[in-house]
Amino acid sequence: MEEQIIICEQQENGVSVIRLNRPKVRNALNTELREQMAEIFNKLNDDVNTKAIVLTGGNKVFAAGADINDFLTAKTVDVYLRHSERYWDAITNCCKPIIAAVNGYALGGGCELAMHADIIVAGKSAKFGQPEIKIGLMPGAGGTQRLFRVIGKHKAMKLILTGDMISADEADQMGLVSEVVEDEATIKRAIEIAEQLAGYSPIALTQIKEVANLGVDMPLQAALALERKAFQILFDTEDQKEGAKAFLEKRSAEYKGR
Ligand code: CO8
Repeated sequence: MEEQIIICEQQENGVSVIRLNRPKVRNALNTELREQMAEIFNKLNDDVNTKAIVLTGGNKVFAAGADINDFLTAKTVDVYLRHSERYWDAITNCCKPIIAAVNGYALGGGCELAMHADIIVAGKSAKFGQPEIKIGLMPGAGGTQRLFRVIGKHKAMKLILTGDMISADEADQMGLVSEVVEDEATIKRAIEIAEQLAGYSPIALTQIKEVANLGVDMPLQAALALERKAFQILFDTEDQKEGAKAFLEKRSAEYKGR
């Protein structure tokens, strides 16, 4: 039987785990894999039972970037016609929290993929980098922009211009990852965080995600207004009333997502 290149496991606890599965080529992101990944994200986005998503490449490697085989003979028009922005948009537009569990290499498009997540848990031996310059290219899915915003100009430029890799601890110091754990604990820890989020109000999580991601590129006053409006909107949800009531009654809240 042919092996699946991406596997999605929907758990009972509201957590869905997406695992890239092309280990022989270090989970290189070819078009087929990205197409399937986008389909899965679209499906999970619509699935009311999925409250949080874990994205991983398994225990050994996250993703070694775009599949370089796709670059050998491609011309401008071929790359344009791939419209790969639609694959990334499926992840960017996913309203559920995404936790990346990164073991091993997260390079090029793999590092860019990790940066699409809201929270990144890295194993101690993980390595991050944007090595495109080493193959006569440049980052093309957020490496020059997201990385810049996350770790600042001089750290980002050093990574992008040299193509050098950094360790999980260095990535942690720069703020590129949320936490570093032992390699064998990475996926478990990401699922644990996802389970915690799955217990919260899905509508509040979605509002936080939307405001934080949109607001960061807006002028501060506009972003603060957006935050205020989202905050006010939540007062019309049953979940908000349940959260306040449960706190005062000293019990766990039961959220409905409405
Ligand atoms: N594409 C295609 N094949 C790859 C890739 C890749 N990105 N990475 C590894 N492989 C293949 C190797 O060719 C090799 O194949 P084979 O067994 O047939 O020889 C196999 O995977 C194992 O690789 P290595 O023997 O090199 O394994 P190591 O563990 O020694 O090294 C590394 C792993 C460090 C990851 C190394 O393979 C490497 O440097 N890979 C290339 C990393 C890279 O340059 N990434 C950037 C690619 S360009 C990019 O991402 C642009 C993004 C643009 C937009 C996003 C689109 C998704």
